[in-house]
Amino acid sequence: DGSADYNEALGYNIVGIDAGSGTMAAAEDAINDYDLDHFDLQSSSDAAMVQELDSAIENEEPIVVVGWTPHWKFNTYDLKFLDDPQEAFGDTEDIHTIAYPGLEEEHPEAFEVIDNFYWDEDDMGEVMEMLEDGVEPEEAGRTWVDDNEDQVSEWTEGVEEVDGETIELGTGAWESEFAATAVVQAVLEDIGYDVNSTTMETAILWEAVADGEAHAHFTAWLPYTNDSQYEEFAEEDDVVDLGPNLEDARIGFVVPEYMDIDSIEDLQE
Ligand code: PBE
Repeated sequence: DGSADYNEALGYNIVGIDAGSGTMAAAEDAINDYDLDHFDLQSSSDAAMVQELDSAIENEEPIVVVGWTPHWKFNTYDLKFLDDPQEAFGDTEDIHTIAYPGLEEEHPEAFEVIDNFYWDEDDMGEVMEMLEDGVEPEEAGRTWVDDNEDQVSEWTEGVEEVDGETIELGTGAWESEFAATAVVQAVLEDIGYDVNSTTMETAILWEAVADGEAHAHFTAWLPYTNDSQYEEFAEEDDVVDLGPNLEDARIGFVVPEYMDIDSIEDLQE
């Protein structure tokens, strides 16, 4: 049938992202749940995945990628998630802020801001658009904070200035996480903190926040994508879950709109 033709044209490949990310673990589950063993899930990176998507779309070729939203690719290209009737990828979820257990006591002002940080997909989209245009994360975060004083003032209300304490932020290697981290960094700097942000792989990131090597990260997609990290660290109280900083995120298999399939089941043999 038509979908089998697609599978051949796809070269039985699904373009993935970073090995070790929650999204890749979910993609492996999906391949098992839907009996898609005839597909090879390639690990790559956010940037390399978008490159492959870009050239496939240029040639109107079929492609399946491991994707998520918020992500600027949905603004640049006409894309759709494949339906996931078995919920192998879960459903919509929230992005949570995760903190080092000692943060509140050691740096109460930073804790307050980090705990208050909350925005939506449109806000994040404004920062991601700058990143896509090649603006460095620090500058993009600074610009957004300067342009959104009212919203930022809700996160800093009652917070006193500090003098040169250092805050370490951890982040994953994705634009969505760069955007959130850069914005919080700029807000903390305005209060007087020296802020460093470091990109880490998922497992290392959660470990770093548990150990206090990093004070917080904004990268926990819950309850689905990062469920195993949540179980390992948050349920053991090795880190503190400060709740959602953004709602309505989603991961799954993503294809161009022009493809004539709608469900993960259409990839079955
Ligand atoms: N993501 C984007 C990441 C987090 C941000 C959904 C690809 C992941 O944990 O897999």
